[in-house]
This record gives sequence, C-alpha cells and structure tokens, in this order.
Amino acid sequence: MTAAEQQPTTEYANKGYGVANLPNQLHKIVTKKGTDFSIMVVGESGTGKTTYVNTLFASEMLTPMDDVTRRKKQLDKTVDVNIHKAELEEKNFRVKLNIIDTPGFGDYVDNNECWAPIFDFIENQYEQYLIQEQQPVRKGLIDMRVHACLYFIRPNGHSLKPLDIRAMKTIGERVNLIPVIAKADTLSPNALKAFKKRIMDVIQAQNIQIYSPPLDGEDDRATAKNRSIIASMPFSIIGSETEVATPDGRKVRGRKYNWGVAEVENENHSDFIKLRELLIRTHMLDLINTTQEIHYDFYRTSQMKTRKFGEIKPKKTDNKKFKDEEENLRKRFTEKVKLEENRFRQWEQKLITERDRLNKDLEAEHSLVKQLETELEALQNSASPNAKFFRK
Ligand SMILES: Nc1nc2c(ncn2[C@@H]2O[C@H](COP(=O)(O)OP(=O)(O)OP(=O)(O)O)[C@@H](O)[C@H]2O)c(=O)[nH]1
Ligand SMILES: [Mg+2]
Repeated sequence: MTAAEQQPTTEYANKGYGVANLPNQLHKIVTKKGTDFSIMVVGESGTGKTTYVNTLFASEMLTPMDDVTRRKKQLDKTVDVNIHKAELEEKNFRVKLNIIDTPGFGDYVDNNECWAPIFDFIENQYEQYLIQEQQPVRKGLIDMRVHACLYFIRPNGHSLKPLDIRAMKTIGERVNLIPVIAKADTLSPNALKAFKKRIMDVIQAQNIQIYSPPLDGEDDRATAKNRSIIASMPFSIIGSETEVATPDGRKVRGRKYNWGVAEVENENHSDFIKLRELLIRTHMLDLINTTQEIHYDFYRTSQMKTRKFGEIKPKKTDNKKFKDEEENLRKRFTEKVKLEENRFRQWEQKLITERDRLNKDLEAEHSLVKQLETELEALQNSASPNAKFFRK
C-alpha cells in the first residue's frame, strides 16, 4: 500500500443512520418500540473477529449499553459466544444493536462440521422467535435473529480453503452471509484485487449463497450503488484497537509499518467504511427484511412441514439421523456382546473338559496307589504272620 499520505474520506461523516430513512409505516413501528439488529462474526481462529468488533464499537457506537463488555479488550482466543450490545438512536428511532462474537474454528485435526455450533446458534434464534410468535400474547418479542453474518477469510492470497467453502455453503443457506477478507493490510493492493476475484469465482462456482443487495429497484441511483457494493465484495477490512500517528501528523485508528500506516477508515486502504455503511446505514432495512422474508420464512415453513402448530422442536436425540446412529450402535454393541459370550462359553467348556481329564487321571492314580497298598499288605502278611502288628 502506498497511501500513507492519502486522506481518509469524510464523505460519510455526520450522516444519519439507515433507520431514519425507513418507509413511513415501518418508521412508526420502529419509533414506538425500536428494532433489533444483530450482526454475527464468524470464521477461522485468529482472523481478527474480536478486533473487528472492538474497532467497530470504538469507531461508531454512540451510547453503548454494556460498557464493561465494550471496553473488554479480548484479543485472546474467544471461547464462548460473546454478545456486545449498543443502542443507536436518531430522530426518535431506536435500534438495539447486538454484535455476536464467536469462537474461531479450524484449530483441530478433525475440523469436520466445526461450524455446527454457529449454525445451531443461528437456527436457535429462529426457533426462539417462532415459539414467541405462536404465543397468544406477542408483546415484547425478544428478537435475536442474525441479520448479517460476516465471514472472515484468512488473507492467504491464494483462494478459499475447502473448510471455508463448506462452512460458507452451510451458513449461507440460513442467513445473510457477507464474506470479508481479514487483515487487508497484509496484502498488497494488486494481490488483494486478485484475491478478491479468485474468491468470488469460487463463490460462484460452488454456488455459495451470499448477501446480495437488490438490483431490481426503481431507484437507478440505489441500483447503481448496489452494483458497486457487489463489485467490492468480498469486503477487505483492517482492524485495530489503537490510534497511531501518520507521517503527516494525523492520529488515526490503524496499524503502523515501516512504509507508513494502514488506516482503518481510509477507503484506499480497506473497505471498512463501506461495510460499516452497508450494515448500519444504507442496507440495515434490507438485511432486516430479507432475514424475515427469506431466511426466517424458510425456517418457519420447513419446521411447520414436520411439526404441528405449537409443538416443540425435537431434540437432536429425537432426530431420525441420531436415532439411526443410536440404533446402529446398539446393534453393534449386542453383536459384540454375543461374540464375547460365545468365546467365554467355549473357554468354559474347554476348562470343564480339562478338569474332567485331570479328575480321571487323579482317579487312576488313586486306584493305582490303592492297588499297590493292597499288594504291599499281602506281601507283608505272607512274609511274617505277626507283621500286621507293626504296620503303623
Ligand atoms: N495485521 C493485522 N492484524 C490483525 C488485524 N486484526 C486483528 N489482527 C491481529 O490478529 C490477532 C488475532 O486477532 P483476534 O481479533 O483475537 O482474532 P479472532 O478471530 O477473534 O480469534 P479467535 O477468537 O481465536 O477466533 C491479534 O494479534 C490481532 O492484533 C488486522 O486487520 N491486521
Ligand atoms: Mg476472538
């Protein structure tokens, strides 16, 4: 990157949140009770998810509800799902923002389905919402459905790893998936460009579903903007929790190198601002709507096909796949026990035969001793008529 002297853009400064532009009807609803909006960060361990969350809070959040969580610098491995909360408010609009930080995956020898806890978390939020919707009184619904899931791709400069492909494929079927290239400061602008292209090629070839802003609206300007957003995907981001001084004397959030500073909020260095705008300004409403109308609706209808209204979701252990597995295990166990029992019986039989044989030998020995004793007695009797008095 050569742009240490390049100025960060101020184009987005002082703009309102997307909620201010919601259509009137929604405007009223939102004004009354506020809306929930949840962003989740997922991806391999050490790709900078926690740093990104902290950077986003430091750069944007106005009135964090949970100051303790917000300030907690947690750059060690994340081991639990952490939910950071903030409240955005503008012109009577309230957005309850949840940012869900998840433990990274990919650390184990067997990474098969290591994203399953994340997938389950997403589905659980739909399930919780579904249960509440089915209650007679539906006031004060708690909505933790994930509206945008940022998938962090390691900046290896080559392509997507098989693990990423499988994880993105699965997660993308349930939620608005937004791929991001982590640690963009570690790639040169040319390498980053080529990397972005290769990733998009794989996403298309593998038919991975990612969030795509609408291109069929009536507003030409909005459509053109959406096209440029699609062209920028996957967004490259830089995360940093500290401010550093640029060679031209500015203090910015960024990462310092010998060649200069990689600035978080400089659009020539990363797509951090573009992504932030999309998430909490320009496309918040679309993310909320698509979650409700596509992803949640898909979940609801698929559940309703197999469950009656109000019936609780079968636990994993009631699941057919798990049941079959359990049945197979039980069969294998019974077979093994039978086999061992057989072996034991054969061994027991052998022991009995051996015992009988030894008993017979013993009896033979006994009768031999008896016979010898009789012979000895007979001999003694015949040798001396008085001998019997000295026998014992
Ligand atoms: N160069 C560079 N390093 C970064 C960036 N973001 C984070 N890091 C560093 O990468 C390391 C891991 O960052 P974390 O934010 O803990 O990564 P994580 O994805 O939350 O990791 P897990 O919690 O284990 O999944 C830290 O040393 C960060 O300082 C970035 O944009 N560029
Ligand atoms: Mg983390």
